[in-house]
Formats: sequence, structure tokens, C-alpha cells
Amino acid sequence: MKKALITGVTGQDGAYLSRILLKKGYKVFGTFRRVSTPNFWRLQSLGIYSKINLIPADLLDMGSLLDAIRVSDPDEVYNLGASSFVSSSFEQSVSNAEITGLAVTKFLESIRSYNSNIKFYQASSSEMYGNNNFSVQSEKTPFMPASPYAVSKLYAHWITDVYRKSYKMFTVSGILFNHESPLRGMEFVSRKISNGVAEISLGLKKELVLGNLKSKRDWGYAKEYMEAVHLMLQQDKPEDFVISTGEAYSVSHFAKLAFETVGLNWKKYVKTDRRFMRPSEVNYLCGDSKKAKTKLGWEPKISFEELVRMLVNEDVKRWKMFIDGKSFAWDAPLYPDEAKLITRSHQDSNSKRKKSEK
Ligand code: NAP
Ligand code: F7E
Repeated sequence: MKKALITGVTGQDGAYLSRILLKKGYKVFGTFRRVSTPNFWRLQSLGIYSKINLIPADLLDMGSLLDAIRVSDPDEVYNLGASSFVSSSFEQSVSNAEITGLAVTKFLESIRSYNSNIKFYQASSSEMYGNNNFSVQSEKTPFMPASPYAVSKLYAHWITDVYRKSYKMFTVSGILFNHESPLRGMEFVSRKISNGVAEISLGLKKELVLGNLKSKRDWGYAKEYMEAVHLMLQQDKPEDFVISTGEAYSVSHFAKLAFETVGLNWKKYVKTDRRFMRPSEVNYLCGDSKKAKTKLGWEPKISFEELVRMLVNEDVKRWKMFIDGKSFAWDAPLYPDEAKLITRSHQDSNSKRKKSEK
């Protein structure tokens, strides 16, 4: 029986990847951070919580990573753990660099000293391309990061490459473009929109406040993307792959389709506020995943329209159950109201507004 160790098992991708590996007969180990309130709702909602062998570990703590490797003795390691919200990397740039970037070297060193035959997957990101002026981005496109998160991911990406070349280890990075699902965190724009639309359609909320409506992203379905991630570690040779749909749409188009799913006109409900704009924005990302199609036999199946509908319908279903008093593993009621958070971006946008009013 193959054994896999996943960091970030409590996150969106960790949950889908765990389910894929369990179905394939793997013994799955997942690391989690000790927090004061347990956050296993994604694993619970996929019905796999009891099947994961949980190991407490923190990417900031090299000793705990080494222990996790020793305890699980894995054939494959999937490093999905990261501080993954781009906006908050502007406010917590140091911890982002340590968790998302430097921790990868600690992890690779731990693997090298325990057993350098372990295969390692690093969750790289399309954010690394930043604003690079290429109409589509492939494995060969130069990187131009535009956020502390993207810089941290780029460090992790290159150190993974260095360990592959220097020590002949099987280390690969998947450069994944945005991928969403009903298990996505609600601070990301896809679920912020689908959850907002669900609440508005049921009369629980009156408006949806967003930031930059013009930026374009290449959005795919997380479950399918995790199938590609597994395939990357089954290749004969370690190589990096872009995983994307090849289609980019604006945030406003996402909102339009989402509101149409419940028969509403988005223009009546969507407002914008500078507090949700970033100090530096990536305007356009669209991936070329031809290499993945040729070498992994992978291509996306779910269309953008189907993805948007899936997210909205699932959030409507959850809120209806909530109204009916049914309880189940679910995140939305636990999230603080984003508009009430005191962040540096909020203060910066307030002071810009005050200056422009003078
Ligand atoms: P996610 O839902 O935010 O999950 C991130 C995971 O990392 C969570 O399990 C989180 O644990 C864990 N984590 C955070 N800080 C940690 C620390 N100090 N020590 C150990 N674990 C820590 O993200 P995702 O969407 O599943 O993404 C998975 C990976 O792919 C991330 O590395 C992300 O940056 C990358 N990625 C994502 C996308 C995308 O569109 N989803 C695209 C490209 C790359 P807690 O539950 O305790 O917070
Ligand atoms: O933003 C714009 C925002 O936060 C998408 C992460 O998984 O994918 C994700 O990063 C776009 C940006 O994702 C709001 O400015 C407008 O242009 O959903 P997002 P992201 O920043 O693209 C990459 C590949 C990762 O690696 C990351 O880990 O939407 N936008 N209005 C907004 N974004 C948010 N969050 N909230 C808004 O109100």
C-alpha cells in the first residue's frame, strides 16, 4: 500500500486530494495545525475525516515536519500547506514568506535527510507570473511576481527545482491557476460571490461589496486539478506542469453569471469598495496547459459556466438547510464579516479617500 503525506489537509485542495488518494488505495497522512477551534469541516463534508491519519505539525517548525515524515514514512509528499490568500500577504508579508516560502526548504531538507527517494510535490501558483504581458502563460513564461505571496511561492518554486537538479530528488512543482469549488475559502472572490448571491436570493442580505471587477482569471474546478497533481508524481521523470483551463474571464462576468443562476441582475446588487482592492493587482492570467494534456493526459472537463452554477447552487442549498435548522459541516456562518475587519489596506484606502476629499 502506497503512503502519502499531505500538508494543508484541512484546506480545499487537501480535502479533494485526500479523497482521490484514498480511492486509489493509499494510506493518507495529513498534517494539521493545532487551533483553538477544530477546522476539519471540508474533510467531514467529503465523508473522509475518519480515514485520514492526522499528524500535528506546523510549516514554521522544522522539527515537526521531520517528525511528520518519520511517523508517516511516505512514498509521496504533497506540500499544499501555505498562507494562500494573496490580499493578506500584503498585511502579513513576513509570516507569508516563512510559511509559503522558507518552509519549503525546511521540508526538502527534512526529506533529504530522512529518505531522498521520497517524491515531493510543491503547490506553485499562477500568481508567480504577475503582470508579465504574455497573452497565455506556460511552463516557459518568465515570472514577474506582484505580491508578497507570489514572491514567497516563487522562492518555493525555485528551491524545489534546485533540490531536483542538485540532489537528483524527485521534486516537482505544479503551477496551478485559480481553482475553485464549494470547499473554497470564503475570502476568495469565487465563493464570496456565490455565497453572497445565495444570501441575497434568499433575502438574507441586500448587496455584495467587491473590489476590482476588471481583473481576469483562468478559473477551473479544484477536484479536477487535484487529479492532475496526483498524476505529476506518477511520471517517470520529475517535471513541472501548468494546470489551467485556457480561458480567462473578468470578476464582473463571474458575478453576472452567478446572479443569473438565481434569476437576478448583478448590476442591482454589486457595489465596489476600495478596501477590497490590492496595493498591487495582477490584471490578467490565462494558462496554457498543453504540456499537461500531452504528457499527463489531463485536461479540464467542467466549463466556467458550470463551475459558477455549481458554486451558487451549493451555497443556496446550504443556506436553505441552515434556515430549516439543519446542521452540517459548513464554513459560512462561522466567517467574520469581511467589511468589519480592520486591515492596513482598509486604513490606506480611507486615508487616500480623505486626501482626495481635501
Ligand atoms: P487553503 O484552502 O487556504 O489551504 C491552505 C492549507 O495550508 C490549510 O490546510 C492551512 O491550514 C495550511 N496552512 C497554513 N499555514 C500553515 C502552517 N503554518 N503550517 C501548516 N499548515 C498551514 O488553500 P488551497 O486553495 O487548498 O491551496 C492549496 C495550495 O495550493 C496552497 O499552497 C496554495 O497557495 C496553492 N495554490 C492554490 C491555488 C487555488 O486557486 N486554490 C492556485 C495555485 C496554488 P489551516 O486550515 O490550519 O489554516
Ligand atoms: O482574487 C479580485 C482580486 O482572492 C481573484 C489563491 O488561491 O489564486 C488565488 O489568488 C481576483 C483578484 O484569488 C474581490 O483583486 C475583486 O484580481 O479570489 P482571489 P487570487 O488572488 O487570484 C491563486 C492562483 C493562488 O495561488 C492563491 O493562493 O478577484 N477581486 N473583488 C476580489 N478578490 C477577493 N478576494 N475579494 C473581493 O472582494
